[in-house]
Amino acid sequence: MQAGQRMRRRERAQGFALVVVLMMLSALAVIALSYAGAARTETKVAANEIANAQARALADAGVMLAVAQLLDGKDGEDGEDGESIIDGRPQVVPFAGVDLDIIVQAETGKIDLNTAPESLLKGLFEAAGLPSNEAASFADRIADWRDDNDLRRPFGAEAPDYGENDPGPPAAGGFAHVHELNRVLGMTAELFAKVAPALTVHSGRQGFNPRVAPRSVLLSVLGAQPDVVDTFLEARGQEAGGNQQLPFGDGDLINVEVGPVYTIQAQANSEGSGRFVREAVIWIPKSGERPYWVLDWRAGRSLD
Ligand SMILES: [Ca+2]
Repeated sequence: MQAGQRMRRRERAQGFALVVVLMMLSALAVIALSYAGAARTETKVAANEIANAQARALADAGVMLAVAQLLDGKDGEDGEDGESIIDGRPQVVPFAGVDLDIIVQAETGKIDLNTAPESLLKGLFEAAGLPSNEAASFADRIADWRDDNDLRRPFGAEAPDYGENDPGPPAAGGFAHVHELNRVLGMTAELFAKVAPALTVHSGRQGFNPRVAPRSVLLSVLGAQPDVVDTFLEARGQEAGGNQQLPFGDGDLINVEVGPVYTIQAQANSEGSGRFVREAVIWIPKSGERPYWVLDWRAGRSLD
């Protein structure tokens, strides 16, 4: 009788111990699993960071490759830009086991915000899809932004027209950067994205060089029709370096200079999901102690 009670008591104690051990085991399993999960996430994050860093380094290398080619061309016998493609055509350059997408655009092919005639600026906004009166308004506001006076053009805007958060046109006049256009009255991000690729502050010319001008610039010229522009571009692509005359507009808008400032975009996709676009503005002076200067260096928009 006593022996039987002792045995049952021992069995209960053993059963209780088993439950405690099982609970501890499952608690340990939960802890182990959560550690494994955290480690997996961290591994994934680290892998992404490595892939992004690789893409960034590759894109930066792409810009430097393009700079090296521009510098090579500078020493060419006729002073031309050698074999560099500088009219904004996309190029695929194999480098370090990946294909880099590189675009080089001579700034003299673009419309200078500080020096372009208002008719050309109006044409740019019309080509971007704005009705004539709104396009004229933006041309006036840009002209008011860059001039040194307080006189408002018919559709323009001077300091009093801007809100409290933005003082309006700079006292010294002129755009320091294309992105400053975002501060001009009425500008939207969507419209800016459309016109910005055609604009520069580094040309300093009234007009542009049609040999290297992007399509959006050519379409901005008064009387330019899309089909005529496309035919012109096709001929230009086949006749590299040829002296192309514009089949529309007047000759006052034409200049023949190419340098010395270029926008370079380089996009790299590394293994994994890494992707980076570097956009740089490079000045290559004709002489001086430094072969080139980096005027701008930023993360760019996707080239796809
Ligand atoms: Ca003014």
